Amino acid sequence: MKKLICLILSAALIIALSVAGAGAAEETNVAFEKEVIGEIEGEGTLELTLGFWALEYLTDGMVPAFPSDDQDRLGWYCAAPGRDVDITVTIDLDGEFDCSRIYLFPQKFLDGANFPSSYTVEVSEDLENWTVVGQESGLDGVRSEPQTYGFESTKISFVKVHVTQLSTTRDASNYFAGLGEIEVYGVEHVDQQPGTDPNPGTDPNPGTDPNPGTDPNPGTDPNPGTDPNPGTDPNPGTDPDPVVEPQPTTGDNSVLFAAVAVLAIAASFVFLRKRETR
Ligand SMILES: [Ca+2]
Repeated sequence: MKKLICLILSAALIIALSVAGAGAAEETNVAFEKEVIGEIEGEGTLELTLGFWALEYLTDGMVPAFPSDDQDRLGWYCAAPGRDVDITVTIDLDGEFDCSRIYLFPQKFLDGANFPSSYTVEVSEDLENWTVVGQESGLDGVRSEPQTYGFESTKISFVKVHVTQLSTTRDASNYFAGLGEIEVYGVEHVDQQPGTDPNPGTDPNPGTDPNPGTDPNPGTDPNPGTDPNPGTDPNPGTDPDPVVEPQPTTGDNSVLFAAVAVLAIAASFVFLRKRETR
């Protein structure tokens, strides 16, 4: 018997865990193949091309090696005569998503030595109000792994990387910075179901009837009647054993009596069934 109970409890636990797991949507890279908008304030080149780079390569799902057959999609690359810049790349997620992680991948070109030195990573629902979810200042050197930024799941539609300082990589005219890919992980946002009102409230002024009314003519019996022959007991006698006047029953006693009667009937029914089964 104990084995059977354990088996049933184990099966219930497995089913419960399976249902819970099935309900959780898996996070995916919701930035994949989404539009990237770039802006630059001041001197510089927002989007170097030269057959290797473009803004759209930030969300193409590739971080190709250099050299390789895919080296014509290395990522995004920008340049300016000074390291301090005001450059943004913004991904339009084309929808509302609950997101919690962002990855900035270095390019394989120059082994990632062109990773921007100072920047913020920001998220927004409306392109106006931004929340900073990641920030770096003064990064230098080769980067081979993506920079990861985790944050509390937030409903967003846009992700922005605001570069304020380029890398130390330079030529005779410019400093440079670039990224191989930006990934944003989340699930599509679903509005809460209307469900039940968590605060149904109470009526602050339930009101009273200002004129409850009275019956202006309650009526009287015009002919209450009299017994024409009330009769008399020819032999009133005496009661040798006067019965105690029973107390009037109350409503509670009626319920108790009814309950006892029902129990008695039920017990009789069970008893009869047992006898039949024998
Ligand atoms: Ca890419």
